[in-house]
Amino acid sequence: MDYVILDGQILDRNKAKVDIEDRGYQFGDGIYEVIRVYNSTFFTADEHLTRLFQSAEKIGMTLPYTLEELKNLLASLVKRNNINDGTIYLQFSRGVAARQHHYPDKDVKPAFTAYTKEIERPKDKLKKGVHAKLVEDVRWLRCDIKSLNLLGNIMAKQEASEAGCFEAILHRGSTVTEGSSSNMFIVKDGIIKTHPATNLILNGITRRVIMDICKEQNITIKEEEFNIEELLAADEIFLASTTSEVMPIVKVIGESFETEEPGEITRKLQAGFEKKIALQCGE
Ligand code: PSZ
Repeated sequence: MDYVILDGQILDRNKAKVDIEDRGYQFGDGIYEVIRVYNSTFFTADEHLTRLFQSAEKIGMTLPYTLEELKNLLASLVKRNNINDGTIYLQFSRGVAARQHHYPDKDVKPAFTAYTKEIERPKDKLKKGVHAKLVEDVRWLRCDIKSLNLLGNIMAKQEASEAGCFEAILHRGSTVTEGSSSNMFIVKDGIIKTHPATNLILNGITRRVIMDICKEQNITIKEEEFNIEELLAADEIFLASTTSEVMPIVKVIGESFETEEPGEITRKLQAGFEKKIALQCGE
C-alpha cells in the first residue's frame, strides 16, 4: 500500500483527492521541495525545509507548521511507506479558493501534499557521465524561489531530452545560469566556478554540500558568473541536484566540449559526496 500526506493526514494514495480550485493546480501558486532518503534516513532535510520556509516567505505564504513538525510528519510517511532509497516530494499551494488572481483571505490555509518514491542512485550515469544541450534561459527573474511554476524548466528539459541529452544547460545571453533541474559547475586549471546564488538560480542544497566538500578538501570554488565560451573551454563540467548528486557532463552536443571520461576534480567531489552520505545516513 502506498500512502501519501494530504493536509497533514496520512492516507491511502487512492483516497487523496485535490480540489480543482486548488491554487497550485490553477496558477502554480505554491512551493515545493524534494528531499533524498538514503538507507531510510533523510539527507540534508533541515536545509531543504529551511529553503521551503524561505520560499514560502518570498511569496507571502505562511506555513501552518514548524520545521520540526513538518520533518516529523514527513519522516512518518517515509517510515510508513518503507522507503529505503528514494525521495519525498512535498508541496504547499496557497490553498483552495474561488479563482481570482489576488491572494485569498487569510483564513484559507495552504494545501499540503506529500508522497514518496523508491529510487536507486544513478550509478551508471555517475560513472560514465551524461550529455547536455545549451538552451536559452527564458524563465522569470525569481528563480531563487522553488515555485511550482516550472514551464520554463520543463520546456528546456524537453528540448534537451529530444536531442538525446540528460540536461539542458541554461544561459541568459552569454551567461550560463544553471540546469533545467540542477546547478551547473565548470572546472578550469583546478578551479571550480558556479553561478552566484542570486535571483537567477535556485541555490541548490547539493550545490552547498559541494561547497562544503571543497572547503574541506582545499579545492577552490568561486561563486562567479561564467559564459558559454568558458563553459566550452572548461576541463570538466558537472551538474548537481538532489537526485543527480555530482553528475559529470562529458559532452555538450553540437558544441566543442567533449571529454573521454569524467574529470579528476569531479571524481574527487563524488568521493566526498559519498562520505557525506555515509556520515549522515550510514550507508
Ligand atoms: O528528481 C529530480 O528530478 C530532481 S530532485 C531536485 C531537482 C530535480 N532539482 C533541483 C534544482 C532545480 O530544480 C533547479 C532549477 N536548480 C537547481 C536544483 C538543485 O537543487 P537541489 O540540489 O537542492 O536539489
